Amino acid sequence: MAYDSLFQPYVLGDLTLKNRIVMAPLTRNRATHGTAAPNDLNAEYYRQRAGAGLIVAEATQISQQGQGYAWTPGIYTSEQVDGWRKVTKAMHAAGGHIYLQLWHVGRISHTSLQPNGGAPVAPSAIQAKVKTFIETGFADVSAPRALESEEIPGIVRNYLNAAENAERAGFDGVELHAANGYLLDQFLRNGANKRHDAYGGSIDNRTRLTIEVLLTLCRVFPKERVGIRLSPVSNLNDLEDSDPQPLFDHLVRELDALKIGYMHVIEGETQGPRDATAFDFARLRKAFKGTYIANNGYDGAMAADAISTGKADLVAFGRAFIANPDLPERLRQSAPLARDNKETWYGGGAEGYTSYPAMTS
Ligand code: 8OZ
Repeated sequence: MAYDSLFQPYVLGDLTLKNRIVMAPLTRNRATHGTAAPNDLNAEYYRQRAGAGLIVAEATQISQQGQGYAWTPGIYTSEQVDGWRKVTKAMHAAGGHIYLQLWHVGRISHTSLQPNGGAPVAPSAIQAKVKTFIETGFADVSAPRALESEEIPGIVRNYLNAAENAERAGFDGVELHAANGYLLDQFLRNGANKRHDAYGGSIDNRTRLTIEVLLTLCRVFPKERVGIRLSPVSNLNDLEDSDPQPLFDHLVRELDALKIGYMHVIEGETQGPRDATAFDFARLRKAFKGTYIANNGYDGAMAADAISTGKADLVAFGRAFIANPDLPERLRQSAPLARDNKETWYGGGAEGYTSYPAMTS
């Protein structure tokens, strides 16, 4: 058996994971058009991947305002809850565990996706220089408006509602998406947050919204069933911070005090180089007594090394799960990995989604 350390069970709070392999959240834009509800095809896709110790289901908007791309799923209507229940049932029947990633895109959106065609919301009215894709193709993100201080409790309530819905839909836990340049990351990092109220300026203020949301999620799920995803030095979605180390050192001290279950860290540029910016990820790991999930460009050997040397408790694989539904088994047997087709990453149907076969052994 290859990479032995990856196949030791792991106790995450009160769940026993069968291995150290996490399926990272992957945006695939295949929810039901019109309702943003998951469907039978989505349930089949996740069921095929139930060999992972833990699946973090794709980023899912907590409100229509939180949507930034065509055909991503939501968790704010009863139809969406019913759709997700198909997914969690399939996963549990296959012996897997599944968390939902809760998402608000903030300024990475387009008026055509927003309620009443309004402007996307952000900490400050600064447009990102990136494109999103909408039903008609790629488009520049729309100019955002700054959230009023009085609107922030409403956003926190949307997270609360989403977590309650996730619980109703049968998820084992939730992961808060605070990475990759979306709303919470926009509040954290000073490239997008120029606010003068209690949610901007100092590090304490910029981390406030993320902490408030986590406290709210912990009212719905036991705190050990709540995780967070961070990308301290990723420039994805045109976001950066002038001094990320003290910002994330502070945030992680707060996460440790909250005693949430895990921290899931994209080390380096999202889908890019791991070491483009100097940053001490080991320091984050050391400051947090909960579970550390490492992510970004790991292969089997790197992952096994990270586990056996204690650098990480779990390792999340994203892209490799697209074309290898049975990725853990392939790693265990040192079998070759299939290549994914980028053309079918986002949108479409079964082709390039549930069509990748498991090995025939
Ligand atoms: C790819 C395409 C659209 C969104 C992320 C949720 O980067 C995403 C995402 C990825 O976190």
